[in-house]
Amino acid sequence: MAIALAIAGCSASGHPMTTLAPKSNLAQWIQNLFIEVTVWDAIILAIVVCAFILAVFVFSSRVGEAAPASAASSDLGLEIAWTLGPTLVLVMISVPTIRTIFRSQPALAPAGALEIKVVAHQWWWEFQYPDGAKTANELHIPADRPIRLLLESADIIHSFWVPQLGGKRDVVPGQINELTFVATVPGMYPGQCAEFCGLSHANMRFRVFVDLPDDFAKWDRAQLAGPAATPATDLLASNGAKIFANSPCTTCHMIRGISKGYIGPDLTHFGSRTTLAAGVLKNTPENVAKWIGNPQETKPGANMPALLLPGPKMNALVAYLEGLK
Ligand code: HEC
Ligand SMILES: [Cu+2]
Repeated sequence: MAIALAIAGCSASGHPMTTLAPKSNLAQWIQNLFIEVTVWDAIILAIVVCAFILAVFVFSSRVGEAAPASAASSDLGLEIAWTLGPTLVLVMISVPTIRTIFRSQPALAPAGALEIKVVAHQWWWEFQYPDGAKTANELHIPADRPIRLLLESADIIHSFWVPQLGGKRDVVPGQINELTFVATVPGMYPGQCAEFCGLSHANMRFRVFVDLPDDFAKWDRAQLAGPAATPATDLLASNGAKIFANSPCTTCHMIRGISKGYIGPDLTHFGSRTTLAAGVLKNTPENVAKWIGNPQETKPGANMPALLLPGPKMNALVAYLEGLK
């Protein structure tokens, strides 16, 4: 029963944080290594169990039997066998392991790689594209193209982990770590900070959208530099734009053409994201209002102060933010 439950917990389909459903070359190499080592382990386990059963049931002395003669105190053949055996086993396991470690090191950037800067913050993720596009907590990448992530931290140690796209990589202040891979299957893959980084560590999630190349190009064009959308006809949203421009929000948030803050996520295209606060809330008007009114309630420790606005003003501000597609 316990084993059945444990195995059910590993089912590859259905669990988004599974490491057993690789969707990139890197994740596939790790999976192959895992299977290879498991097969060798299983063979060794079978040999050991057989030897054990033979020793217990076949070669043990029976009641009334004389004790078996002990082996010669030094038997060169045996000594060599039990030195070479384990050595061979270690070689069998270390060769593919070391090969995979070297393969996963991005020392040489593959030709045509898309370089994206990833900045980890307590407790959210920033993604900066070479063409100037910038987003938070939702990384879009094209399928079938090498991706090179340059991982930086704005504060303390974090770890970038998307189970279906590859292994964890630490994000360390004062240094740039890299992760390269080619995502092979379009889809949405959840990620999570994998290094304890304080109060809302568990709330430091993100999403990776692997898009078909055309969809990615479209997304990228829409996110590109240039002033943010201005609410043209929507009265509520244009009121919201004024409220934002005259609020303390501008000290921490960038909305291109409006404000230059950089402590919090760039909100220029906030309305195009599916979630907010690092994957913790779905991006709906109710949730945005809830977040602004009390970020700490959703995310203990969040580095954003609450701003209590009277209802109509809050509605206007939310309408403006949601209109920033
Ligand atoms: C002291 C700096 C600061 C101020 C002032 C501030 N914020 Fe934030 N804001 C942040 C930080 C930091 C985050 C990221 C929190 C997290 O996810 O852990 C954030 C997150 C957000 C998000 C979610 C963004 C996303 O993509 O996940 C929205 C929306 C937002 N703030 C709106 C506002 C509005 C509107 C105001 C003004 C009423 C405001 N903020 C004031 C720092 C600030
Ligand atoms: Cu973290």
